Amino acid sequence: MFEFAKMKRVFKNPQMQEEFEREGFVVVDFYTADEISEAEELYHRLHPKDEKGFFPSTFSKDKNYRDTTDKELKRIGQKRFEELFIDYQIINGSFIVKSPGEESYLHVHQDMTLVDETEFTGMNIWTPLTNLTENNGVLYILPGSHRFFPTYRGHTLRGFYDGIQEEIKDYMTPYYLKAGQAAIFDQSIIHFSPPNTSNDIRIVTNVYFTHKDARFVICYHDKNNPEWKNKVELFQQDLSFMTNYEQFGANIYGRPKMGKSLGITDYSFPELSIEQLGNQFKKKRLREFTPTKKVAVQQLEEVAVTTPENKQKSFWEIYTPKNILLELKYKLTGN
Ligand SMILES: O=C(O)CCC(=O)C(=O)O
Repeated sequence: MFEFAKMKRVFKNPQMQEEFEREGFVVVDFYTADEISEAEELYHRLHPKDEKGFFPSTFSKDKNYRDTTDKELKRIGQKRFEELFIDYQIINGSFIVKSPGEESYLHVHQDMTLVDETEFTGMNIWTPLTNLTENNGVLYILPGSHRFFPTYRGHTLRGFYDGIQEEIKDYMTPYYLKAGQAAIFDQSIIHFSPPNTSNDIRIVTNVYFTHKDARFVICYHDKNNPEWKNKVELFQQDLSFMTNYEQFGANIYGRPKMGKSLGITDYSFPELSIEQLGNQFKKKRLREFTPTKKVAVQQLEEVAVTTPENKQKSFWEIYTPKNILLELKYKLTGN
């Protein structure tokens, strides 16, 4: 198994780079109001009518939808990419849509491995076109979880948190982004989103990017083959992988038909217990809240990112002191 290397810098702002490396994500203002309208118009013009539940455009069988979305989201975001990043390459733009309904739930996961993580980091710029609420598919993140274990990830590999899918949610934080704000996150961070139970569709644009020198790799595991108990196969891919991989929409659990096999390698399939999670997170920060406190913290977070004077600050800069005050108040008063 590999070890994490020091991340290659991609953020122009050194504080943002530092925060990203520590937490595994940063929150930034990304689209202007005009750009939000442009992206919405693009979605409504292109999207196939048979979308249901949770639906990324990368999973669509409609190649024109995938290709045009990719090209246009790269164009719409171009100015902001230039302002935020150095030494980067933009790989793919897509829509991630949640139609109203329970089936739009997305379980706790890390995103699939897409780059060689012995050296590089795959990142998403995840930007809702509408304000997020607790009913329309808000993004929950476990800050810092990108550094639990070095992992190989993909649809055929189990995650190290699969045994504690429900319990782990208590440690995660919802990010109530406003329309046009982005969570830029490391693809290895643990995240999930509850179903969209509102009456309106939730549209997000997702732009996947990485360091300019990155090599592209995906992973496959044959769980029915006993000889593969602690093995995975790696496949080298090229830049067009995200738009051209037909298996996303057809046979996502099959051995990749695209790319060049780099051979089979050892992988121990780590597993995280709830005790380990609790120890690590208690040590790291004050994060075990009672249900009442959770609601209070969510409200504080919402205020923190949306007031005009706070908009320019980083997320943790704003609300960590308030979390600590809440915790002290709880210790003193019990509520
Ligand atoms: O759009 C969402 O709600 C979450 C998206 C996500 O986690 C993913 O596509 O991996």
